[in-house]
Amino acid sequence: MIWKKEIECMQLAELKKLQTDYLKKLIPYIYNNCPVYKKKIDEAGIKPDQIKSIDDIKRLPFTTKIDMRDNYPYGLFSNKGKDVVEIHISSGTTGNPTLVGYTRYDVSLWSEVMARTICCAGGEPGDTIQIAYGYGLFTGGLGFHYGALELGMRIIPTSAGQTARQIKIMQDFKPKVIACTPSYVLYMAEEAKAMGIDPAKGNWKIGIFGAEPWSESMRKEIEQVWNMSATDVYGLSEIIGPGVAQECTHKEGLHIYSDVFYPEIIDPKTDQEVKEGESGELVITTLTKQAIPLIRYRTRDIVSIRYDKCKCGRTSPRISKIKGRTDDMIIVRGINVFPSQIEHVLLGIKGTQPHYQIIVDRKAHQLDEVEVLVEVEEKIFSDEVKKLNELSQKIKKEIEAALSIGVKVTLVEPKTIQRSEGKAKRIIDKRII
Ligand code: DLL
Repeated sequence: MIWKKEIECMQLAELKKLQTDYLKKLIPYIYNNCPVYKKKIDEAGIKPDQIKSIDDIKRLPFTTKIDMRDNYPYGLFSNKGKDVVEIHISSGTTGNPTLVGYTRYDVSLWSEVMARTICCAGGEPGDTIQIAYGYGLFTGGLGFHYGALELGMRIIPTSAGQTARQIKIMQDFKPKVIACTPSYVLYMAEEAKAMGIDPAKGNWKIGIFGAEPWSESMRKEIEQVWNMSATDVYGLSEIIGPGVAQECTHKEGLHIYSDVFYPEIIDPKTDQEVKEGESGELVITTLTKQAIPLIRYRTRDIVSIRYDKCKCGRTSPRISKIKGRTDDMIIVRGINVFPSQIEHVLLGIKGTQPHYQIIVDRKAHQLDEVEVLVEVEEKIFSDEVKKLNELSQKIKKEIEAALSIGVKVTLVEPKTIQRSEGKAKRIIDKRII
């Protein structure tokens, strides 16, 4: 089933016309209602009436996380009046948090893109969904809630946490769909096993996992252990929350709702658009939002994009799984390292668990050191020391081959690495640079 088929299967020429109409209304709206943006647009030497087609978007200035933080709380809002009915805040690592707001129209837009999202993953009206993303200031829980309501599902709003209860609810109410972070659903598998329950006999058939990076190997692991179809959902608070892009059941890229979130993929160094299929930073313009519409927002997420029609019939462009970030990528001795590379190696080695942490440190006047903590299965710890050493050497060799840097590998017992009910913390960077 396709929710809003007339939009999702639209010819690209028609889509472009729609995007153009929206952009031509958006720019004067922002210019006249948001002094911070008026200044940015003036400084770029553009007059709103010069924006005549969606292709003119390239002439407009970028918006960055720094703009959001510097203008905290309401500086980037185009409507900060009584029409704003909901706010969310995403915490950052430094400085002010990021504040976003929604008018009633924005909430209905969010409900619609989330209904399209859940439907894209295979959920249908009448199905039951267990929402185990956090409810609250984080956009995950409420975003899924609005979408499921719009689609006409039965909602079990468990929020994140209380894992034993999550599993009991799965058994008692047999929800077809589970929505949570990918690391949390793996954690729930461990808990289920500890409770004497075989996750492969669980009731969830469709998983909608996102909010943090995860690899193809992790998908395989989740699908095997839970015997379900695991799909990827992408979004960010600044744009709307979850509901920016979602995989369909073919899992060949995430359909981006480009009728409302216009995507560009740029080279983060030159700011120029890259060719179709090449990796670059995803930049998004919210074409129809009211409270805090953003122009050319630099997501810092690295993806590629394709414009061919999908087997499912949708014509919306598809972005790849997130390949990393332009920032939380760590640079060790000059080499770019993405946690997903390490995860990929670990999932290919028998006896290891997909729970790991990367610690980067630098002693005075010395080179950066990387230690990878890896959880291994219980029974490996009862093996001889020789076997443990062999496994640790094997992991070390493979990670070093994948990253081209030397690493120290420490094997740890199951459940020693701190679990998260939300986003997993993969990197601890102790360097003072
Ligand atoms: O994580 C919104 C969300 C909630 C998405 C639930 C999906 C499901 P933020 O907390 O603002 O919003 O974090 C946004 O998380 O820029 C990405 O770097 C990362 N991210 C989100 N989804 C994915 C994904 C929510 N599927 C930031 N794969 C984004 C990889 C993701 N990274």
